[in-house]
Amino acid sequence: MLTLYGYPLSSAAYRVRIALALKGVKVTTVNKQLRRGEHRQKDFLKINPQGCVPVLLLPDGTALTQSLAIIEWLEESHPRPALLPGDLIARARVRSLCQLIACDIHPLNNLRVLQYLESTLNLAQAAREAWYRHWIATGFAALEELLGRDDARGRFCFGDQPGMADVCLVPQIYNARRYSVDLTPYPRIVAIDAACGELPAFASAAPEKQL
Ligand SMILES: N[C@@H](CCC(=O)N[C@@H](CS)C(=O)NCC(=O)O)C(=O)O
Repeated sequence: MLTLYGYPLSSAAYRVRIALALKGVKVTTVNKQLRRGEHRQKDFLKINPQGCVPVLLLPDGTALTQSLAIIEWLEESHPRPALLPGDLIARARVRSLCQLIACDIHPLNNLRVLQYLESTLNLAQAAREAWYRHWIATGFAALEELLGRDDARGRFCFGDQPGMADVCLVPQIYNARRYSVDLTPYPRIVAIDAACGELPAFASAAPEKQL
C-alpha cells in the first residue's frame, strides 16, 4: 500500500490526489497539519528533509517528494489512463503548462513565503493578499493566452481527456477562489475547471472531501 503525506488545502498534495484518483490508485492518507507546523517536526523531516507535503511513501520505504516528480512516477508506473499525450512536442507543451503553475505561480504563494512576508518583512494582511493575487493573475494571464493559442486545447488543457496540466490547474484555481481572485479575464481556464469538476476523480480530491 502507498501512503500519501498531505494536507487537504495543500495544492501540491491536491495535484497528487487528483492524479492518483484518475489512475485509480488507492493510498493511505496521513495529513500533516501545516498551520500547526507538523511538517517541520523531526519525525516528518526524516521522511522529507525539505519539510513539505506531498510525500508518497512506497511499500519498500522509498519516499518520493515533489508533486510533479510523484505524478511523473505515477504516469510511468501506471501508464493507463495516460496523463501525458504520446507526441513528443505535445508532451513538452503539457509539461510547460504544469511548470508554469507548479514552478512559477504556486511557490510564490506558499505558506512559508506568506509567513516570511508576515513575520520577517512585516507585511500587513492586505499587502500579503495583494501579493498572492498578483502572482496568480500574472501566471493566469499567460496561461489563458497559451491555451488560446493552442489548437490542441479541447474541453481540457490538452484535448478532450483530462491530463497532467489539468491536474495542476484545478488546485491553482481553487487557491485563486480562496483568495477572491477575479477570474473573469480567464474564460478558458474557468471552462476547463468546470469540465474537470464534472469528473469524480477531481471532485473526490477536493480539499473539502478530505476532512
Ligand atoms: N514544489 C513542491 C512544493 C511543496 C510545498 O511547498 N508544499 C506546501 C503545501 S502546498 C508545503 O508543504 N508548505 C509548507 C510550508 O510552506 O511551510 C511540490 O510541488 O511538491
